[in-house]
Amino acid sequence: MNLTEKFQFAYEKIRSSRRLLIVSHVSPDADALSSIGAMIEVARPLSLDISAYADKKPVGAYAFIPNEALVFSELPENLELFDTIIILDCGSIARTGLESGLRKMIKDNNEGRLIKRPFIMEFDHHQPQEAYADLEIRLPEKASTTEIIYHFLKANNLEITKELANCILIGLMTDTGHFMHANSSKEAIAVSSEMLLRGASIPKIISHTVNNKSFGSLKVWGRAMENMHFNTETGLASSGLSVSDLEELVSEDTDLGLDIFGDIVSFLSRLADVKVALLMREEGGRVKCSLRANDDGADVEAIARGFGGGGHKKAAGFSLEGRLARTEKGWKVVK
Ligand SMILES: [Mn+2]
Repeated sequence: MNLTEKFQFAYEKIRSSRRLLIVSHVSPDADALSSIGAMIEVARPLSLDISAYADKKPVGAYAFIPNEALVFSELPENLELFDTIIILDCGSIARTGLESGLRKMIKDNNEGRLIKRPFIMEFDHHQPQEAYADLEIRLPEKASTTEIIYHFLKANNLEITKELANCILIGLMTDTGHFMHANSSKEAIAVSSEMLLRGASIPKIISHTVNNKSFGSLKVWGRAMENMHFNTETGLASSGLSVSDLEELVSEDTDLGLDIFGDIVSFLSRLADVKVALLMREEGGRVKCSLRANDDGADVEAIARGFGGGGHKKAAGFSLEGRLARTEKGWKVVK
């Protein structure tokens, strides 16, 4: 099957379903939720019974995304009763929040204990990890999962309504760092431009995703800048935030926004001469590390994978057990 045929097969499977489950990753971001929002738009005219699930959905922050209110964080029961499960933007089966349920269902079916199970399809733009879906559409060269959904709509001659246009543009804008990351390909910009013609609005999206930083969060930005080290030989900019930094600066009513640590490390990666930026922060006995690359030769996904993490070539993360210690050259994780 070529890609167009795969997209047509996917739509055929959706159309012939009665019960549909749409899933995206734990702690969904804007691309994850707008991908779900778009697939709900696609399925709605088909009068199916639609459920949408993403574990640990942030409360309120993404309410501007079409159909966001229809996404629940309660674990769906009886997975085997769905006809089709669509998994979006997940990177790996572990990120679905349904790993044990899905694995058990597939195993029971393979070993004859379960006669029928849902057809599982996956649309994703992360690097391959493990093939588990019955139909996997994995396109790591796409800037967002919504860009993949755009091609799904085209392959099936589906009308791109204003709602769908907004979903697609939200995913594209947020996953490209508002067109500032290296994944802002000419295809991503061309699709974005078509979405504007179809009624999507850049200023409206910006007002919810960029122009929404709180005053309190700037204190954390300030500390991250203060703690920064820059290695002029390697081009690595790194910074660390300890638990005591965060306790000092963040109170219960500080609004840190959705992805302050991602925003900080992206900012560091865009400074002159920086090739790779690394932000480390202590949380719950571990050090969470976020990486961003600003150099064509750098592959931070490979670095993150070496530490048991994952992500994309230009944006990735991992976590280590221990705490941060300051050294003369920068930072170290110690047990
Ligand atoms: Mn994505």
